[in-house]
Amino acid sequence: MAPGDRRGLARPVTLDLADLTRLPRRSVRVTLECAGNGRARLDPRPESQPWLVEAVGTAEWTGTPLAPLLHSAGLSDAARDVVFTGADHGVERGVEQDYQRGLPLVDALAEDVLIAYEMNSAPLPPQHGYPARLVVPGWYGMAHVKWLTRIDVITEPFTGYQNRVNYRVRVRQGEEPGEPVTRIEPRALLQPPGFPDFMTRHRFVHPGRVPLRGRAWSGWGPITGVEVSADGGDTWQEAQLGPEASGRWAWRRFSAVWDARPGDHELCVRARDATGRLQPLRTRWNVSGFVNNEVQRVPVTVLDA
Ligand SMILES: Nc1nc2c(c(=O)[nH]1)N[C@H]1C(S)=C(S)[C@@H](COP(=O)(O)O)O[C@H]1N2
Ligand SMILES: [Mo]
Repeated sequence: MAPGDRRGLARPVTLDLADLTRLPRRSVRVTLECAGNGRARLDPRPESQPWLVEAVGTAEWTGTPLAPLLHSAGLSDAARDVVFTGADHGVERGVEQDYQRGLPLVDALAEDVLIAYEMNSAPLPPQHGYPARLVVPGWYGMAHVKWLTRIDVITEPFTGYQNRVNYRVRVRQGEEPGEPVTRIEPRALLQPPGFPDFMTRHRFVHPGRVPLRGRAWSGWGPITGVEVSADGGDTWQEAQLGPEASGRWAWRRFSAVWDARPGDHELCVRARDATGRLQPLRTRWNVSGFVNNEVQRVPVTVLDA
């Protein structure tokens, strides 16, 4: 940690993977989405991973809850941020660093935050963080630090690269400091109906009653509704939500039936959550292309009967 940080833990501990597995065990199904998901839809396109809408997935994570571990290590009243360090060391935009993220203490103490060592009932695969990673349900991917080597509790706000420089929404070049990227904004994605053209991926369906299905999620509050549109967002129809069986932090199914008439159509889908957040038809561009949750658009040609 940076010199001058007073320690936020009175009794630091060292744990290996075997020690972690002997601590209380908990499993949580969590949808993890990269903050850059949707970036490639922005114009001009920010220079970074060119995600369309594929940088998201759901898994069941098993590990030990972080909060009791911090308390047993003697969490101090002066604690402010918890800093997680990964084993990966590199250079990002000219700055040599370990991958490190700070998380405000109140968020780190949330009940479902885990140090996870299993994914879908198997040991974490190397690419997903073996031997252990942080899982912060509801937060964008950057918070879920992989290949954990240490956890520090500090008494000032963390000012490392991934919090202060990266993962900021800046609507103008050079704007400081920008808004921090935190929780996942609501999003719904459709399984494109029908079948594709091999080269363009344009979709075709036969006329009639076409089932529309997909998944919706938000890191702010439970999904309260999903709407679908077949005319590019001019008119909307309410979809049916599936059971919430898989828990608060996992995406939820939705379905609707579309009365498809011959011709060209643009399918759209948008989710809203219990905090009143609703997906925008058009997002506001930002320098790094974070948090683009504008509605998905799927052009479809309905064939003649
Ligand atoms: N140590 C470390 N952890 C990390 C990262 C990283 O570069 N290093 N990338 C983060 C980002 S930006 C995302 S989106 C998620 C991706 O998690 P996944 O590989 O399990 O899908 O890991 C996060 N954890
Ligand atoms: Mo990411």
